[in-house]
Amino acid sequence: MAKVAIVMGSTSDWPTMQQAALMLKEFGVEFDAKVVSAHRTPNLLVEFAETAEEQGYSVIIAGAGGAAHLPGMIAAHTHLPVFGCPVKSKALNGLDSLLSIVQMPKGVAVGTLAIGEAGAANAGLLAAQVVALQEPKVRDAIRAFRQQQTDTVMANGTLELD
Ligand code: RP5
Repeated sequence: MAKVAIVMGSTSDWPTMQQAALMLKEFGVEFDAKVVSAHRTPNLLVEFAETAEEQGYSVIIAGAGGAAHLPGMIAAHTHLPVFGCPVKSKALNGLDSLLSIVQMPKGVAVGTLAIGEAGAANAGLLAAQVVALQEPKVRDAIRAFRQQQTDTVMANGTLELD
């Protein structure tokens, strides 16, 4: 089965980025999670991105905070789809991360998700949807997940005064 790589700029991003991992686990999609920093390990970034396909990855999820160059720099070194996750920064609540990731120049694509845990979870969901194109079991798991969400809303949709 196609694997997903989850990379992040720092171990401090893991509480956010593990939401992507949990989503992939739920759908039975194989993944590896590792720290690759655009600023602290720039050579590792290039090596990782250039060899990602031969390592068996079909999608890359990249999360970073602050001046978040990681997703864009990875996208510059691979043709695999890259989903960028802005991690909430201490100074600007992740707005800096979002703007760093989302505003890619024409010609190099990064699919940018929402700031924080919801975005990371949705990156996992999107990556699973890509894998599902070739994997009926993953497709069925995503369908079941969506149905369960719908059922939960339908079962709790009537509100009353306390
Ligand atoms: C970025 O700097 C990381 O992605 C992280 O979000 C942020 C802070 O990193 P630490 O100082 O916590 O290692 O590179």
